Amino acid sequence: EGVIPQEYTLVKMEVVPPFPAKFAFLEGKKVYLAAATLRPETMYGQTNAWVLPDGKYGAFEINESEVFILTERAARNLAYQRLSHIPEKASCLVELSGQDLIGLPLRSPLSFHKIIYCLPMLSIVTDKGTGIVTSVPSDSPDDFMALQDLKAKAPFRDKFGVKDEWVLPFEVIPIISHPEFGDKSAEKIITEMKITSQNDREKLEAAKKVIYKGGFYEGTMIAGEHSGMRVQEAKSLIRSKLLEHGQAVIYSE
Ligand code: A2H
Repeated sequence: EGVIPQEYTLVKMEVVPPFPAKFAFLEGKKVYLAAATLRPETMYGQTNAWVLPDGKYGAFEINESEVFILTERAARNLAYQRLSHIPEKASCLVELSGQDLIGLPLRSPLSFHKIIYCLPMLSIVTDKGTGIVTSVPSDSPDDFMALQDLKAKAPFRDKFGVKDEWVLPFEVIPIISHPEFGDKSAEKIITEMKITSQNDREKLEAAKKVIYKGGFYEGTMIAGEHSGMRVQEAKSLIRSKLLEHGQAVIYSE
């Protein structure tokens, strides 16, 4: 962790009832996977959520009616940001593993898909953000490659009990157009750099840097209500709207 705090937007991805046995007792409450993102303007392009299969998570009481699923570390930080039913203390209702979360159907703000699913990603670290990531394969090389791995490798799906219908119908959705990278920038870079797996960490880190260097914010929105607007301007408008509608909260660490 650096000295300068990182401010994330936590997007509230609602778990669609009925809940699985492990947290069926939460029926009647709103339960969300809380995904940490630096790119709220990309939420139109969501295709799924990511969790670390052997990661440790919990369902934490945020207030009387809302529960967030995230890491305990993130829940503790949130508690100090006034987002816990018990002031300054994380209130865990049940411990869950990443594997418990795989396959959950989710309703996520701004997503063009009514329902998206929670899937395994192996490069998630549990000491950053919430340990939950929302997937935007059009604009994130990590997301593109992890989704590609699941689509291309049936044994990989089987290993984590991932059903075909949680993955195969979900295509890349173009949402931002870049002068250099086109409207599926992540895929373009992955192809150019010949990246073949989500475990190709060095190349993927380089791919992310290329995207940033290439003037990321020269992109223009081509989806959603700010279509036609520069990403730089749209970003804060979209973020404010998510916050205003109770579909996201601010989180810093
Ligand atoms: B970003 P930084 Cl479209 N482990 O959101 C691994 N990755 C994580 C994470 C964790 N625990 N928590 C958050 N992230 C991802 C969107 C996005 C993101 C796009 C393009 C690039 C991008 C959709 N996924 O991030 O180390 C989240 O993915 C590129 C770095 O704090 C979050 O934003 O800079 C970003 O990494 C935060 O990473």
